[in-house]
Amino acid sequence: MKKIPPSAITPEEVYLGRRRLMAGMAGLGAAGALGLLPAPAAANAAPLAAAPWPGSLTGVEPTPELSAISYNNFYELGTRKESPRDNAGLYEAKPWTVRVDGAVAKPGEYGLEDLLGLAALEERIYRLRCVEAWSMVIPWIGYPLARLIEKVEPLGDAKYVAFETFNPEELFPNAANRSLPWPYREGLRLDEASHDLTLLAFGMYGKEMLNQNGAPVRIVVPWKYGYKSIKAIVRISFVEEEPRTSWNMSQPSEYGFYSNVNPEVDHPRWSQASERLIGDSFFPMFNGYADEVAGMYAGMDLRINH
Ligand SMILES: Nc1nc2c(c(=O)[nH]1)N[C@H]1C(S)=C(S)[C@@H](COP(=O)(O)O)O[C@H]1N2
Ligand SMILES: [Mo]
Repeated sequence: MKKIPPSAITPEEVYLGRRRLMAGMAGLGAAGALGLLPAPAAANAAPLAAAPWPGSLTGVEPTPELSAISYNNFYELGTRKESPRDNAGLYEAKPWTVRVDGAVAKPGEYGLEDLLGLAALEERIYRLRCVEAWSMVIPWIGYPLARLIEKVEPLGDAKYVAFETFNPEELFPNAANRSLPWPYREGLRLDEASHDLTLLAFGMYGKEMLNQNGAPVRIVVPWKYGYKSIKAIVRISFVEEEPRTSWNMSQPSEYGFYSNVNPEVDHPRWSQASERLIGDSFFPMFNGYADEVAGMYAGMDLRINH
C-alpha cells in the first residue's frame, strides 16, 4: 500500500478509503475489508443551514466527511468502527422527543422541532478526540446546550446534568448487544453543561446528522474525550448527585467522570500523550480548549478527578 507522509492531516486508513472512493467503485472489495464503504445514507441527508461561528478552529482541514460518517463509535449499533454506519437503519430519528426532567421549573417532552427552533444554528468546527487516541476535525451544526438549560430553568438542587440514549434492548431487541450497560448514560456538572463550548448538535458538514453520528440530536463537549459526547439523546435530567455513566460503570478504573483530554494522565492500557491518525502531533491539554475551560477545574487534582 502507498505510504502516506506523516504530515498528512488525514488519518491513513481514512485517506486510503477516500482514495478508493475517488477511484470509483473499483476498490470496493479492499475498501470493504477496511470497513470503509461509502455510506449510502449520506446522499439522503437534508441540508441544514447554519451561520459560521467565529470561534471555529482555523488552519486545519476538516476530516473528510466520508471518514466522519464511516468510522464511528456508537455501541448501540455495534462495536466495530463501521457497525454504526452499516446498522444505521436500526432506528428512526424522526419523529423524536427528548424528555427533560428532574430539578427544573419547566420539565416536559420537547419535540425535535421545538428544540431546533430554540436558538440560531451555528456551524462550529471543533476537534473531536476519542479516548482511543484518535481524533477528527468536524464542522458540527447546533447551538450551545446553555440555550436549552436556560429555557427549562434549573432549580437550586440541580448540580449535574444526566443524559441518556434510547435503550437498544427495547428498540431493537434482536440486534441488541451487551457491550455496555444500557441505556448509554453520560453526565456533566451544571457549569460544564452550561459552558458556551458545549454544543447541542443536530447536524454536521452542512447537513442533518446521520444516525451513525447520533441523529437527531447529541451533545458535543470538545475538551473531553469523545465518549462524553453522547448521541441520540432521549432524556436530559437535572440532578443533585454526580450521575453514573456507562463507561465508568463498565470500567471504573479506565473511564472517569470528568474525562477531560489530558496528555499527562494515561489510560491504564495506553498512553494519552500522543494521538494516532492525525499527523500534526497536536495533542494539547483539554484538547486545545484550556483557555476557555481550565478555570472550571481550578484547585482540583486532575490526576484524581480524571
Ligand atoms: N449513545 C452513544 N453515544 C456515544 C457513543 C456510544 O457508543 N453511544 N460513543 C462515544 C464515543 S466513544 C465517541 S469517540 C463519539 C464518536 O462520535 P462520532 O462517531 O460522531 O465521531 O461518540 C460518543 N457518543
Ligand atoms: Mo471515543
